[in-house]
Amino acid sequence: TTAMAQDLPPLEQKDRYKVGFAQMESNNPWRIAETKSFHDTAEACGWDLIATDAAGSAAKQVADVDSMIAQGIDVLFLPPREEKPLIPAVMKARAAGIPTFLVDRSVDPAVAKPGEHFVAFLGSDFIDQGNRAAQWLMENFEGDKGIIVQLEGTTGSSPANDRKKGFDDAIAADDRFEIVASQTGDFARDLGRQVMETLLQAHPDVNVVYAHNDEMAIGAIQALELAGRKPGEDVTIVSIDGTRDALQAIIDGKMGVTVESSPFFGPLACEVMKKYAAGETIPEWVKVEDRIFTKDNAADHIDEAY
Ligand code: GYE
Repeated sequence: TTAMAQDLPPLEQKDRYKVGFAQMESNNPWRIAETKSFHDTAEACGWDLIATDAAGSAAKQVADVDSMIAQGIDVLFLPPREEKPLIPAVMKARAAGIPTFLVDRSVDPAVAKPGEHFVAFLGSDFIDQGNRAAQWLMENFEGDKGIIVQLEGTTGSSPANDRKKGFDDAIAADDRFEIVASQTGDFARDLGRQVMETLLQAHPDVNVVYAHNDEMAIGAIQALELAGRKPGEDVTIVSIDGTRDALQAIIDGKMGVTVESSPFFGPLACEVMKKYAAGETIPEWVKVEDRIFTKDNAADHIDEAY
């Protein structure tokens, strides 16, 4: 459904905007790179930027948006930590007449709708990312039987839901593979390591790890090495993001693939906001195209990584 532009709160064309960016957490390189991208864009885009950090709490993220609304922001950029708990923040910004763009994660589309409650979602196709990770695995796995452990992202977040779906659906078609465990590591390195340690006890025969992001993949590599395993040799690691550490792990032969999920949203946010202010119709989903990093190209991209 395409809502008419006039259904959404308008945005004036002016030289400077009071812009809110309500970050969810800052405990990993991806989030830090994203926040930096907004700060780096601010000057050139005429933003007086208010950036907050919810420190991993959806409740604080909602409160941060409340306070931005009270401070009179013109426009809100929101990466909702989880799909449902952030809906109140979207609805309150809508009620306050503030155009909202969801960046990098989305909310439950059955309740909060692009073109109606918020302008658009700017971000990747997570189902496709999971699908491509599975595709790479199916094409490159050399053993007879792939025993897979899946490390899921933050429970209830759109990338965790969709990266799981994209991977599981693709891998189900290939009976060489079995997913023996799928557990959350909250997109965090340390939890990824801990969960991998526990799962290794229960499933010592694991020879594939699919992590929903690079931080958990790096944590899993640490756990595997501690247990005397050889990631890249006796365990295939597939992941998503494209962080510096992941590209280095690929170069070192420890990781097989990482499907890109870029954190550099500042310039795109500026472009889409300006178009919206100019009265252009914004697609409900401004899709980010992702590359894929393997041993064939990791070295070419590590200098621009974060
Ligand atoms: O992959 C992960 C981060 O929402 C796309 O969140 C983003 C994901 C990203 O914590 O590393």
